[in-house]
Amino acid sequence: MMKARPCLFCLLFLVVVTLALGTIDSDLKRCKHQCKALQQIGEHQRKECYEMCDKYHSEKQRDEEEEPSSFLPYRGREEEEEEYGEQEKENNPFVFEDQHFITGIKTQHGRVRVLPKFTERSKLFKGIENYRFAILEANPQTFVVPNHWDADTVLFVAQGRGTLNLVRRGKRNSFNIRPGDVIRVYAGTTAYLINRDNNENLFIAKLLRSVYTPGQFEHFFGPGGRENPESFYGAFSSEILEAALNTRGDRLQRLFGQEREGVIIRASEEQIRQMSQHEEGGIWPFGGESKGSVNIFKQRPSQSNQYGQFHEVDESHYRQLEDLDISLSFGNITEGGMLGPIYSSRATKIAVVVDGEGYFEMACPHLASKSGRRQRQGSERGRETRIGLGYQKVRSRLRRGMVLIIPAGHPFAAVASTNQNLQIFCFNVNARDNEVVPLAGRNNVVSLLEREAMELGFGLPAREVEQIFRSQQEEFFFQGPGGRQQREERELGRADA
Ligand SMILES: [Cu+2]
Repeated sequence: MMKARPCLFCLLFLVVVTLALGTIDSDLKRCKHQCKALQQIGEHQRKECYEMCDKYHSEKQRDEEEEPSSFLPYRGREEEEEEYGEQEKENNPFVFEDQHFITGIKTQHGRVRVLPKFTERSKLFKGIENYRFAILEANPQTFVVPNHWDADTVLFVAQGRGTLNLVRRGKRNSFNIRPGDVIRVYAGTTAYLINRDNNENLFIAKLLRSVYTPGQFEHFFGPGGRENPESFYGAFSSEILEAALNTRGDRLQRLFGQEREGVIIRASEEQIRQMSQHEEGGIWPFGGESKGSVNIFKQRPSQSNQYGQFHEVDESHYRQLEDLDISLSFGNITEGGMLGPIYSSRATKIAVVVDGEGYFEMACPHLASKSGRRQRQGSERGRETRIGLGYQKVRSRLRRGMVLIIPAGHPFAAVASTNQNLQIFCFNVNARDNEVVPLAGRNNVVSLLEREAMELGFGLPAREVEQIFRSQQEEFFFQGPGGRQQREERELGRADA
């Protein structure tokens, strides 16, 4: 045993040197190869050597995945501007843009784009591993063929006018949909859809929670079609179909052997008119008195002032959300305004920029502690040292179509550009008993602390702390940095004159 010690030390050194060079993929191989090539060691040590390779490999991979960080105290405006561009180039796992989507379905009449499983992007998303996000886009006067999914789904109509049909428990429910509508679709429901508008595309955001393979879902296409899409009927042998449908094989071949033009296809004006004759909102035949859909814009805003409005839909407005523990929210930030800083106590937000431009900032302890670890390596490895390391400032521009993940407990703020409202729609996962905690403005959490706690917490006289945390008279939405600057300039101009 004594003889093995220096040898393991050499190995460790060798392993580290090997991993410090070269690319990640090749050097795991090389590392293990070197373990194999060492002749003076026993089987037990060789095993340890392999394990060391794996351990260092996974650590290095993790370090490369996550962006470097520093403890970022408050900075002046110029420094922020400098940093702005730099940060955007870095790998920020919380922001998803066009290139992060996978095209699930595409025809000349529309497409369905899906974000990959969140944990493929970063291990930080373990808590929402079972959810997937997708956007359906259908051209005017088109039909999305009947299909079902092995996932519970919540739909949000972001743009356009359509008619949705849901067949479940022996009944068909058809209703016209418009922007702001929220619809829950139970797993296994046969659904089809038309875009009944002559000019406008239909955009529907979907949050899916798989009921079979975690984080995975499949579409099953029902109607005829040999391919594109292939009907699931076609997977059965003719003897089964003949017996089940009580029909001769040649007729079935005709039914299921047709060439199709894809999942999203053109419908005639007459077909569209026939399928559009339904009430907005719809009656829900499945759950008694409750409604088939609810419109988020028809809900009285829970927050509203000249800088923005905030609408919410949860299980109290829409019973179908009860078992999913999901709520939805829509923030309309006035041009030049901002939202927050706030944090959600339990809910993790999957947010979509529906319209406008701006930016957001978020404090993330995960990214900061991961890169902090690099500096500590060798001395105080271990989880307990993570506390108190600081935060990575996650910052990104926001533009239409972008998706953000805002984990529970993470303070964040969003700022609208000075020339356009910024509209953000959110699916909130783990919504029950969620509380939105304000960090600025009226009723902010600091102003509710005892004077002694303020003194001890900030190391300043309570009066000073109180003064600052009570200076903002607005709540939730405020005048943003851009608007504030404009105002200051105006006031200065007036003073000069
Ligand atoms: Cu974090």
